[in-house]
Amino acid sequence: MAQRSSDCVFCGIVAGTIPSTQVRETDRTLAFRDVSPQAPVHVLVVPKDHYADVAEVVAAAPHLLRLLLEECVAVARDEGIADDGYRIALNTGEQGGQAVAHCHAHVLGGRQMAGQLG
Ligand code: DGP
Repeated sequence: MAQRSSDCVFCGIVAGTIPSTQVRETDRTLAFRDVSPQAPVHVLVVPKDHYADVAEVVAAAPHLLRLLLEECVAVARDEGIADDGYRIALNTGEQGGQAVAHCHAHVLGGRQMAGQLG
């Protein structure tokens, strides 16, 4: 199992040493509001264990990907955007726009998202 990384900001949020606005928590995942929201609803869902990106999760703990996506769907429901629609994004690697090397899913909604994939 991946260990928390002391120099990872999302590991710090999971550990509670870095403040965040949390919206959901399970034993394996944490959901919190993005510090720089790109939409009226912008929540990040992360595995509590440290995996650098979604590829690492798929390779090491594929069942965790299902839990992560289930939490994304639950966030959308709780935030009231499920009916109107929303975007789940898993930026991966430098050209994928991933700035934080701890696997995270963006849940974005509350405005029209179509045509804005980059
Ligand atoms: P990405 O580019 O896919 O790696 O997205 C990283 C996101 O993480 C970005 O939208 C901003 C957010 N973020 C970075 N640092 C923090 C932080 O300390 N707290 C919170 N809540 N979000 C952060």
